[in-house]
Amino acid sequence: MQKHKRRVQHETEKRHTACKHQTQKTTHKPTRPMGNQCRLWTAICHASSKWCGYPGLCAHNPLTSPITQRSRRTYNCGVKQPPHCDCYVIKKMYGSAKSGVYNVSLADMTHIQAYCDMETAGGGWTVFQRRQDGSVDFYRTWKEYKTGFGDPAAEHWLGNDNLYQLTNRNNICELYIILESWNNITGYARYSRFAIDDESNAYRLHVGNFTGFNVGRDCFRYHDSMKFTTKDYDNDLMNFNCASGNDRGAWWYNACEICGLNGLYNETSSIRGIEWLGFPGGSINMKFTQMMVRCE
Ligand SMILES: [Ca+2]
Ligand SMILES: [Ca+2]
Repeated sequence: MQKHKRRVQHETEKRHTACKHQTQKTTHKPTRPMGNQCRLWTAICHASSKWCGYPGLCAHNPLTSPITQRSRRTYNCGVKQPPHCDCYVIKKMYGSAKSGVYNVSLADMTHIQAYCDMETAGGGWTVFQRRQDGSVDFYRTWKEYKTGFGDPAAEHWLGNDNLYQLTNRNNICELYIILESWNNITGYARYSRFAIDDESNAYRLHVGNFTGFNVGRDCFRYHDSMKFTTKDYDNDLMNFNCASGNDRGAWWYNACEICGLNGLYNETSSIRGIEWLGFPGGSINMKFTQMMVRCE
């Protein structure tokens, strides 16, 4: 038994040493992955070298899921053509990866921290909006919606620039929206395509075919092709600003909204709340919402 233990320890040391040697070389080529432990090690080692490995680009071993202080760094190491690494790629590479916050790469080679839902409908979803307790104010400006706010592990908006980057690669993105009412009725809406334009086009929305379960109706369709409006930038079709007029939020308002998930939290007395017209558990005041994207 003791002998066996010692042998295991020895093997582990050998593996680590092998990694160390490989990463000490100033090579631009990836070291061969040698099991998860070694991958984590190389990811850290490569931060100081010229090459950000794959999955080193993810900056940590996805199997350890939550980002630790140790790995909370930007890994931008002058890679010529970095592989893109989002929640879907992580899920494909590590089938047992858990839901949590990961470093996710964008089309412009920058990285952000985003929450990956690894359970819903096969997993691999990048969450870009969540409401759950009213702890974060969503009645904000254009600039705040542009860059994002809140905490990816809790209530947040990931940011319109980031959402543009996520949905404008050469692949098709799906949208998945989870809804829950205060009387604990849950449902989802799913769209076969989802993308938004860049800021010069006011983040115009594009959604494809709807499928859903227990949400009443496809009300997000009403907002297809609309530009984004905030309280300080009116791009909607009403003769006043929808974000600060009938409603209180920021959204792809039409004239104005029949579903809007960035309204006031737990607003019971008006249509200024978090709204999904026709939702079986009530239309104007959701308890929980989560919007997420998956690009394959
Ligand atoms: Ca208007
Ligand atoms: Ca409303």
